[in-house]
Amino acid sequence: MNISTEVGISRKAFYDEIRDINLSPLWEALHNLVPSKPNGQCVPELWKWADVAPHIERAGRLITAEEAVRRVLVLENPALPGQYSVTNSLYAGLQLILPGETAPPHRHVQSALRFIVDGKGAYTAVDGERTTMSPGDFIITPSWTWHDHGNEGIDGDIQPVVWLDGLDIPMVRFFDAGFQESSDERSQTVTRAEGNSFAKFGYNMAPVNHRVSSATSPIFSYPYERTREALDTLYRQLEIDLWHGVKLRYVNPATGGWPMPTIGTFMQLIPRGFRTKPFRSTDGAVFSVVEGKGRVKVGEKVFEFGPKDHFVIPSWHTYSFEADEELVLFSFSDRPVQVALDILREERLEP
Ligand code: GTQ
Repeated sequence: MNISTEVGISRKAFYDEIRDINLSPLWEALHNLVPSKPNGQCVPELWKWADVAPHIERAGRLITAEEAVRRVLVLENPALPGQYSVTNSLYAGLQLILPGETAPPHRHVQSALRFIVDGKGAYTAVDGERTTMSPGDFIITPSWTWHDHGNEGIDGDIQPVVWLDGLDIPMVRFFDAGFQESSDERSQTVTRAEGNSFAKFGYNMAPVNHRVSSATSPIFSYPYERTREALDTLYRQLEIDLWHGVKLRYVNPATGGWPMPTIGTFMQLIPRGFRTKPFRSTDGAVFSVVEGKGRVKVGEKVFEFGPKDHFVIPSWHTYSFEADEELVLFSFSDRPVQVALDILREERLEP
């Protein structure tokens, strides 16, 4: 290599020349590539149920679940238009299934969670077992498992059902590791009775010869009733964190780890009149409001919210809650991945 001072060429001309052979000067971009703190483009956003629900109903008139395969309105971060992403790593959408409809079986590498928002009595089936949905339930579709959805109602009561889908679609896209298969069947054959996996793993017990063979929890529905009871008991025992209220993470009972390998899920209770101290972390999160009314301050923005509203807090944005009524909030983030990569940071701030 001949390193002598090059004269008579501007840096700009140099950059233009080397671009032709797919080279780029790091020094023009170093501060962005290796930032002093997270500098993503994602912005906080709020989706009010009152604004969204009429359009979900319209989607229900426009296309059937069967034709759409999955009839979903995607919650897109306003700073990531056309990317079908709510943060850089996460996808969120609201899926509608009307009485009598089916959404046909398929399987994909992406892991999915369902958090039931409105209505009850729809089901999702995973690997031959169905679970019936009620508001506040957290349901898992593990990577590469056959799944389909339907709505036959419950006890003769049949109503439209809407749930929040949370998937790791952007992560799988980032790794370029996506595979998918569709089935010709209308719905998969039921091979196990409803409640089978919950009986095996939902009571702090497990089949005597169980060996962990999957990165995903063997429980596929975490019913709201139990989650709510745990939060309520802890609240009455005054185990209240000043930054989070009473906040629990869902666990895989077979490992103690996260229920899903790529997505962490949480439920928290914030007592009426409580104001949480400001907090920030590198795992941006999507929130679904289950109960109560209040507001979240995120940076300079304030979102007033109530039941069935959704909002996103991006990475490293400082936020705090105020509860006008007792709040119950579900959330999900990419925390398991950041923990595995040893890059998660969080900070409990003082007001
Ligand atoms: O229910 O399988 O929101 O495959 C996006 C992709 C839901 C699903 C979504 C999917 C599904």
